[in-house]
Amino acid sequence: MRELKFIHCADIHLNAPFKENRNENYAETRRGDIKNSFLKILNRVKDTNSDLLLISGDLYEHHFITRKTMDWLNAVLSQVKVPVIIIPGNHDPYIQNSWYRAWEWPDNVHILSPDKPHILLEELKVSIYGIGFSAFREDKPDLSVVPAPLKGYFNILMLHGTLDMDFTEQAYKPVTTQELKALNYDYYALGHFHKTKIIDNIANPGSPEPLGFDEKGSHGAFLVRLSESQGEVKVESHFFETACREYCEKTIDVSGCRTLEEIKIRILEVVEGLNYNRHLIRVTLKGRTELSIDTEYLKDMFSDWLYFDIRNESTKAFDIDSLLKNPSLKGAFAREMLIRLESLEKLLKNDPENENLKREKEVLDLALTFGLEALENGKLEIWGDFGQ
Ligand SMILES: [Mn+2]
Repeated sequence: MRELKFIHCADIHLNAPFKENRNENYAETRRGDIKNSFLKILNRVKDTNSDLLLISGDLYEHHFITRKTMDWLNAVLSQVKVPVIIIPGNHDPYIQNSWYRAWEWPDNVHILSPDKPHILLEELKVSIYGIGFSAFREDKPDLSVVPAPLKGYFNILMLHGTLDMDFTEQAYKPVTTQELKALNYDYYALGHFHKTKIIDNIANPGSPEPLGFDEKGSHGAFLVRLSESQGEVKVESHFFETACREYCEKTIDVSGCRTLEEIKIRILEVVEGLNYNRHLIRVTLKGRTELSIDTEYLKDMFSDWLYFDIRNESTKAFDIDSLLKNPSLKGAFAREMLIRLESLEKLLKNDPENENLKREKEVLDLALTFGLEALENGKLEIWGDFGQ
């Protein structure tokens, strides 16, 4: 029985800018996290006695990578005593001034490029074909160039691209499960999509370190074991986690809160059990409140957290009783809107499933809120629009 054990990772994004955050210290810490999660992968290669390491694109950020990081990469990759096979992704494409062309990589590192897309590792009896990026954007790959699987070898296809997704919007080397399976390879080592996806022998590990609030859930890489007996190849994949941090988003209804202290208590409730150093937090405040919320002041209370953002999306609460007695334009507007709302509510009571009425009520509720806010802020031109 022949066997091959390897680690498959992708989308490391070394030197990612993390530019959504103004804080350069934070960005530097996060770039350090990316290195640390990559080191966890390299250590796993050693600990599991793996034969190979596959990196399916986006190893680094072409626009942000520095000589310093390349020197580091060179050092850590040369310490992995096994072959490291890399394909360029859409963030590190094989363009004219690419580090994949100009840099002297360690002897154990092999870049599969359009000039040299194939490698045969005779000792391991493995044949690897790579389809990477030669530009920052590329459409459908030509799978007809992929050679037929080699008899007596494990056949692996590395590809950086989207699997089974809406191709019109996401034209980054889109492929389908059927197209890949028709190639009859033993394992398809994909990259590009930052979440873990696995369909039989087609695997996309995702980013080892999450790179933003749209990358929740677990992040890591695959340890894969291929075994062949009597012409049949069995694939066993084991996902392992590598992420240093986790992104967490929470929404808090601040309706009824009378002091910032009360809001702080609600925030504390939702982050209970989370770690100030591991979890990167974004709290969104919703609902209606009389308070004018100073988010900077609230954020200061959580300054010991590595990342704690508070977004205020709450709207102003209004006191209906005093509004109705208000002799100004505001009162007149509120009275008019409330009469309309009341009659709508009556209609809805008799016909609670009526979608048109429900929508109309939603619109009126919003009109009341926006109208009152506009009047409060002195933006009377909106009133003019309403009157026409
Ligand atoms: Mn990527």
